[in-house]
Amino acid sequence: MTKYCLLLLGITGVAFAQDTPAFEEVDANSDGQISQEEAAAVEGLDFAARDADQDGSLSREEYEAETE
Ligand SMILES: [Ca+2]
Ligand SMILES: [Ca+2]
Repeated sequence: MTKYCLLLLGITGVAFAQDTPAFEEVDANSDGQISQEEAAAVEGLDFAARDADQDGSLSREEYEAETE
């Protein structure tokens, strides 16, 4: 039963994360900003649309914000 619940939680987690990997994963150099190069590793990420203040990098807020 416990195993089954963990499996369900795992599936849910994957479903939520399918579009965007965790900020920490994308921020390869851990400077708290996602550069264009780091963003390029994320498939389908629209950098320009996410960069709300257009400073050329994505803060956690920008990265995690819904764009749709
Ligand atoms: Ca970075
Ligand atoms: Ca920005």
